Amino acid sequence: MTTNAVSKCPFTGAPDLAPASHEQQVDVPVLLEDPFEESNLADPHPMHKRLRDADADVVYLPAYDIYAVARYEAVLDTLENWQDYSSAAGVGLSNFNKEEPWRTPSLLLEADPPKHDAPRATLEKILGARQLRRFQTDWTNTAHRLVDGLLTNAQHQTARAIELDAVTEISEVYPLSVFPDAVGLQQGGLDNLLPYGNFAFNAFGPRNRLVTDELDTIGPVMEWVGQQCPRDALNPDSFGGDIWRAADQRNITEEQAPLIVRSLLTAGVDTTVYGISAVLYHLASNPEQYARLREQPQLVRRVFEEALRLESPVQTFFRTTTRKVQIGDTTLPENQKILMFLGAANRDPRRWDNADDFDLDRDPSGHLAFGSGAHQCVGQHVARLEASCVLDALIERVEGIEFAAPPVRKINNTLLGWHSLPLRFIPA
Ligand code: OVM
Repeated sequence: MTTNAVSKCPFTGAPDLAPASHEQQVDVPVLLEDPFEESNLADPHPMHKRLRDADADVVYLPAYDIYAVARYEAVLDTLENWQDYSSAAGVGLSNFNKEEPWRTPSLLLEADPPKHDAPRATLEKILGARQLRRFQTDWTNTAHRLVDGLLTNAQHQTARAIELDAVTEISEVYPLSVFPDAVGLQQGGLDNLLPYGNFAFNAFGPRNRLVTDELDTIGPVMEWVGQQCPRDALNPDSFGGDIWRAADQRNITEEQAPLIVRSLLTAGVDTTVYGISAVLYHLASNPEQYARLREQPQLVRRVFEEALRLESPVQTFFRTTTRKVQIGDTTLPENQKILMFLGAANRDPRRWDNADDFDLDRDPSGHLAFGSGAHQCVGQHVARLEASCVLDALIERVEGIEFAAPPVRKINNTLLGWHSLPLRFIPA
């Protein structure tokens, strides 16, 4: 770090707050931000701007002795360079080279090629767009039943509209009514899924209140998840059954199969809940765009991508350097954690015109809400199918959406989303 970098940027720290754990760097802005502080988790966008507008592509955050990237190009480069930026030491703050992981590491998320390759290839096929076609009719019908049920529920009726909390009545209901069944789970204990995902995503962050408050209750939840992963717990005609058949065919081992099932249970529920909330939030916030969507239902898929770009339900992941790496003028040491701000990249004005606007005229493809490169979300087609089924049903039966009361943020160390979305639906 030069005094130059410090004096140029009003947010950089004093030189004595520079990295303590290793050799001093040249020209790295030091930012005294705590990305996991609750006000930043609730409203990360002002901090994201400060991170992007620091004087370099990479910054140093002494709060956690980590580096961070927030500009689109820098986040993309980091995501796509698995050789220099490893996932095997964990994609949270905790460095598995130094600290014991809270659970057996994921074979997908927390592994690099070549170990990553067979599990990835197996799941990519099982969750591929063409394998999912078999769910289209059933998931469409389920979405219509959900929306029809809400519109005819007397408890929700006001004069000419329906009032409901879209988080607890749509976003959390729909994924749980289609995904566990597709994975092959039995009915009992499904209420463990959201707490498990919520904990797993909190566990990527520091051991703050969000993590420690759950330690008392997470044991039985973890135990239940473990019990769902063996072959005999799963309906054979399901993603889980497909995973076990891949073990029969020796594409993966029998030791790997249950952990790959666990990945579906960890990554497949909360993410889609938050994704559906994101699109409902942005549609309620932009009534003219909702009206346009009703006229042009072919925009449903774009609407979801644009909402993912703006909200980025998975806000952050870490990587760990495998060697000394150079980013611009900055040399990162080996075995250093680097935090990637996906949500900041997705609103980077260097990449997006009117980056903060929800705009159905833009092409949101290239957003990093699903990541990029070797680890890009393997469940993205599932997420898109769920969201499009919900939106298709909604636009058919609901003429207008507005807020009935202010939405309330949910705080998580990794996920950005909503605790409640009080909406008013005007029936069509
Ligand atoms: C996993 C996994 C994958 C993606 C996200 C995630 C908790 C977990 O393989 O367990 O978040």
